[in-house]
Parts: sequence; structure tokens; C-alpha cells
Amino acid sequence: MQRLQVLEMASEMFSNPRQALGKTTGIATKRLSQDEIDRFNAAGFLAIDEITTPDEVTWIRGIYDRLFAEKVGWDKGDLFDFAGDTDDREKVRLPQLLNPSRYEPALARTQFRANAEAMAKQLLGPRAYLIFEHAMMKPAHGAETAWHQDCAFYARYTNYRAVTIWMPLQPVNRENGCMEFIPASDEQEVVTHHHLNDDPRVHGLEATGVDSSKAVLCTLPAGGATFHGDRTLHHAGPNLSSEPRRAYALVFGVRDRQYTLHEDYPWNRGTTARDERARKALGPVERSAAAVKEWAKAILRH
Ligand SMILES: O=C(O)CCC(=O)C(=O)O
Repeated sequence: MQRLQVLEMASEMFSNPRQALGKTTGIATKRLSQDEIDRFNAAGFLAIDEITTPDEVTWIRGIYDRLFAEKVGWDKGDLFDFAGDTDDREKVRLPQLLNPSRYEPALARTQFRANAEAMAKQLLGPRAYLIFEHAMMKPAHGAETAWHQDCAFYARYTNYRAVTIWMPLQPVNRENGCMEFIPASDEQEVVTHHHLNDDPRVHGLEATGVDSSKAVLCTLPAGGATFHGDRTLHHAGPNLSSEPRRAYALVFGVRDRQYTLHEDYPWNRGTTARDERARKALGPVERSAAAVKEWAKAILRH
């Protein structure tokens, strides 16, 4: 067992997200109450009205708009169309940017991140760390984010138990596409998903047969936050307003063998337009390291 753990840590070092996304600095100024933790544990989601200061939200928003205006990350596959399969960065309908702090390192030093990490540790335990970030900019009149579980996006042998902390940069409501969750839906395994439009080149996934009659809509002020687990079914409606809906999400995780995704599903085989660009962007050394990592995961987590 000990030997396995050592090997597993070694396999992670080939592309350690802790290094890629930097260390969280800064001191947390907010924590979840016991009542909030209990509500998250019971329902698989939570909403709070404030995770950082209004000044910081304004500052992040300036950076956010610049990163999307400059279309950073397109060649690496970090920027893509969540709802389409276009290879043309000018034709993206629902832009999503992965790991924005790679393109603006100041985002790694926010109060949002310090508070979110402290709260994630309250929910997942002291070993929780930032595994991933993303920003989804839903343009005016932009499409819905279909019902899904985040774990459906994971590749085979991923074994995180994760919490996404999603912060809107303006007030969100039913009109501009706030988040919605199905209570206790995190108690099930990954459900069947399919690519949007049944097109395997589209990144976005949709869970099939979701009964949304019990969905809870989470309206929030700018700088509020929702929290959800990687198995919680969630959705955000279309943006019917005339302003973009900006959201920035941090995903924290801990390794958990019970959460290992053993199957390669038809919808997570790495066939999207984004995957193609990401593969092309790798140099020979990175490509070999990724192959060794996949091989090590397959042996260790089988
Ligand atoms: O921002 C959105 O519309 C959806 C975000 C989402 O699904 C997530 O952060 O897991």
C-alpha cells in the first residue's frame, strides 16, 4: 500500500497541478459556518452571499474582460467553445477559459482564492488543494449550460473528490443564467451524458433524463458564491439579458480511491476540438510525460 502511494505521488509529479496553478497565498478572511457545512453535506450544494470584497470583484472583472478580449489560451486548447465545435476563435458562442491564472498570475493571489481554499478544506479536509480553475463568459443572449455532473468530464482513472466554488462577477438571477442544482443528486454515481448536439467535437456535455422539477435556483449578488460537489447535477440557464454573464470558478479536490472513475465513457474519450488543440500544443517531452502519467494511472488505479 505504501509503495503504491509513493508510486502514485511519483506519477503526479509529471504534471502536478499544485505547481501549475501555484501555491495559494494570502490569509483567509472568511470561513463557512457549521450550518453551511451541514447544508452542503446534506444537499451537495450551497450558496453564500459574499466570498470576497466588492473591490476585488471589480478588479477581477477588469482582468477577466481583458483575458477574453485577447482570446488568450486558444492555441493551447485552454480557451474554447463550450457549446460548439468551431476551430475559429472568432466564432465562439459560449467561451470558456481553463486555468485563467496561467494567463494572469495575479489571479493566484486573490482574497477569493484564499477564502475559497480555506472553505474547501472545511468541506473536503485539510489536504484539499486547487486542482483546476475556469471562467465561463456567457455573452448577452448566450446559450444555456446544460444539466451535467462535473465528474462526467473527467478522464478515465481520475480519482478526485472535488468541490467547485463558482463566483459571479455581477449579480446573477434567472434572467442572466445563475446556477441551479438538484438537491442530493451527488448521492449517485456518474449518470449517462452525451456531447451537446451529439457531436463528439463539442466540449459541453448534457446528462440524459434529468428530472429538473426539484431544481433549486441560486440567485446571487456579485462576489457571492455557489459550492457544488463533482457529482451534483447542475445547470445554468441562457443569458436573456443584454450584458455578458461573467463567472469565475475554482475547483478544489482531494484524492479519494473510492472516487476513481474506472470507465472510459463514450463522452470522455478526448475527441473534442479543444482536446485536439491541446494535444497539438504539447512538445515531445510533455507528450511523453503525459503518456507515462496515463500509463502509471492505469496500473495504479485499476
Ligand atoms: O458558468 C456556468 O454557466 C456553468 C458552470 C459550471 O457548470 C461549473 O462551474 O461546474
